[in-house]
Amino acid sequence: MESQGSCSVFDHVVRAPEDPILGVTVAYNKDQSPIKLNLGVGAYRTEEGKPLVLNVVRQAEQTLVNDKSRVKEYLPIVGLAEFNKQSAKLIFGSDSPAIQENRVTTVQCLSGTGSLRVGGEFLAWHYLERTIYIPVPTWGNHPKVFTLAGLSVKTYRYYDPATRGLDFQGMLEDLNSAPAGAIVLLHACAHNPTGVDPTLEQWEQIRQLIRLKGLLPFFDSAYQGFASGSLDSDAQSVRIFVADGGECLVAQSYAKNMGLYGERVGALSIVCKNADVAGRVESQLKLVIRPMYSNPPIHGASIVAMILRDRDMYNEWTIELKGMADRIISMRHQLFEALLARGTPGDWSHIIKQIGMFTFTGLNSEQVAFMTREYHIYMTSDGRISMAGLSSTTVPHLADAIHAAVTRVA
Ligand code: PLA
Repeated sequence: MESQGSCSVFDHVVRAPEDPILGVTVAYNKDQSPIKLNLGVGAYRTEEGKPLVLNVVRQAEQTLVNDKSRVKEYLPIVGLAEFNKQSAKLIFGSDSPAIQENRVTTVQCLSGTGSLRVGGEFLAWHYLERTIYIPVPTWGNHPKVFTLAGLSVKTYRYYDPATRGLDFQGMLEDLNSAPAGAIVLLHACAHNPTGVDPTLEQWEQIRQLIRLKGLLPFFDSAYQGFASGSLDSDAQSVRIFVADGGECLVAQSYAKNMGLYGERVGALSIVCKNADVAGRVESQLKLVIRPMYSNPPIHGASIVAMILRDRDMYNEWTIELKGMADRIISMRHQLFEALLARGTPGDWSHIIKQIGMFTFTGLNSEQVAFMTREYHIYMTSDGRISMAGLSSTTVPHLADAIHAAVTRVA
């Protein structure tokens, strides 16, 4: 039987490019150099450069394993009830009137990405204005997720490269000229990739404009607790929108703040005007989910539900989370100091001003390619660095690379 060389029914299939973010890890894994450094994907590493499983997660897992009454039955289509209840409290606040009034529906989804996708498909089926405005720049997967969900994607100005800060006027102008009812994707905190967030006063102005224009906010909350180290502070943007009684969607991820990346744990909440609408919305979310993946996985959600429900575990989580956030902030200071010490040309204060996991360095794609080639440092070509992948021992190497790139590559 001839198998080699014969015509395949897939002969016309062209090779697709690697993903701009996850492809960085693929390239990194191929590199044999002992000094290689992966600052591409936003994945937390310890000072020793190792992935971290939180103690509180280990503890929860142990308890789950030891509990013989736990079984592996299918979850309901909307996932684990306790997980959904606790997730809503985490993002909206434990005393949220919207939750008390039963006008929030929360469904467990496959991490942040799955929550965005389910929310996007629900909107494409049931919402009249099928246009979503996303910031420039934004997480590279956003336009793909929403386009495939069936929405048409447009953009609003967000980041000003000249000031390395928020283009607040541009943002307001673009939202103001969006058609009434359009959906607006907002990063709840720690904007990816820029690390630039609106102030609370600016959030309030954004809220007023969005409500005035009848736009529909869709929050992506992938970094709650990672921006400031406080879960409540990082939820403020979402909470001011919920407090005004209006409607919105929120996609939550536990990948970063609980370190559950590969467990794929997240939630989609839709805040509605009243309990009756929320119930009908939930019934339709089930119709989106059932043919997509039927129902979500049980393990990660059980871990999260246990940690969120148990006061001691919750407290331990907040301490471990703050530890991660603080280490990232300390990396910002160390990198900034290292560049100052080298007299690297340019103003690098944005390294300590930006918020969350990433620094948007301002390095161009040639400089990034140079750093990868000469220094084995892997990062996305837009100049984004995952600060969570750095440690005190690797900061000097990165600073040397940035210094060389800035002084030798235009
Ligand atoms: N939303 C934003 C803004 C993100 O940055 C990410 C992850 C997600 C959603 C999705 O996360 P989840 O599905 O794993 O919960 N962004 C990462 C990883 C950390 C990635 O690209 O998948 C990043 O490096 O940008």
